[in-house]
Amino acid sequence: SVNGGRIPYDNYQTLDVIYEYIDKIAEDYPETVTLVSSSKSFEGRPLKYLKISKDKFASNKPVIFIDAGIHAREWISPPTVTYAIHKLVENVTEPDLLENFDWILFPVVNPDGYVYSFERERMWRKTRSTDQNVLSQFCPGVDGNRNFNFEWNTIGTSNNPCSDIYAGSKPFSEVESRSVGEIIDEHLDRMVLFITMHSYGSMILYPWGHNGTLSHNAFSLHTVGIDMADAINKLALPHFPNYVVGNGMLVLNYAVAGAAEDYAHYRGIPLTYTLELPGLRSGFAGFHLDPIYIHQVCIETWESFVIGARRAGEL
Ligand code: ING
Ligand code: ZN
Repeated sequence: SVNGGRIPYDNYQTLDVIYEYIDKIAEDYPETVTLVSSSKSFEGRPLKYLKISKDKFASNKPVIFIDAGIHAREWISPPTVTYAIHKLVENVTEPDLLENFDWILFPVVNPDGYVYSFERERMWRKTRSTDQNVLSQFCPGVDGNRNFNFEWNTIGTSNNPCSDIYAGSKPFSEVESRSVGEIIDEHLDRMVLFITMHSYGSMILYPWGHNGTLSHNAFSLHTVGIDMADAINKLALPHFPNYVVGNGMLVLNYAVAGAAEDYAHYRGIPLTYTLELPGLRSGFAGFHLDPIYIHQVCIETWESFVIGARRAGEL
């Protein structure tokens, strides 16, 4: 559990422990941390995220958003965000990051799926909702990262509730993806960097994922992405793959519509990325990153957040 306001990085943590940690951080740093817990998941769990700011978002600082855990089985993603929370509130090694930015950190966007992956089915990816589609009663869940309201359900998605890439009955049918959409809306004028954490593949992907074309901001997206990847590669263990940076569709060789990264960029956020954390094997085994690597991945990923923030601040 959360001893002395710390969360262990030697193993994957349950939702309860992650939430206990978030609550404790908000309690321990009332000057800088605001806990937001205003909406609930399909199954009624609170959707919790933290706003971290030197003056509690009273300022007009640029905002940086990082989320994880929209896909349930990608267990390595939430710890990279709790680690970022730890580094920001501790505010020792990179004080410029709290001086120059306001932060929104959302460690588990899909708590229902995360719990289901821990307790029932390790390879669960989607939310746990049901809708009017008859199949949905037998096959719950929507792919949160196909549910955003941009080019929704046009490519790389399914209309079948039993599919792992089911786009849902309509854009933002899921309260979980909608909660990310609402954060984007609320901070449109100030959000300069949006990163959504996934696994696996060691990749930094940028728009447009739905058709492989480059956005007006492709030069910045690419160069900042490269700098973020370099920061990780420099620290990475020798037997870990180097990060690859590029347009989501061109790197993966398939198109994806309704993803968070595309939506955030379409709404006007200049730098939006999907960061695919490491997985050392292929197929489903790639989601089973040995817990001995959690701490290392958090440390190296933090470096990419540091560089990404600083570069975003210069643009
Ligand atoms: N990968 C992403 C997915 O949602 C992706 C890949 C996202 C591609 C966004 C392009 C744009 O399928 C994982 N691991 O979920
Ligand atoms: Zn994912």
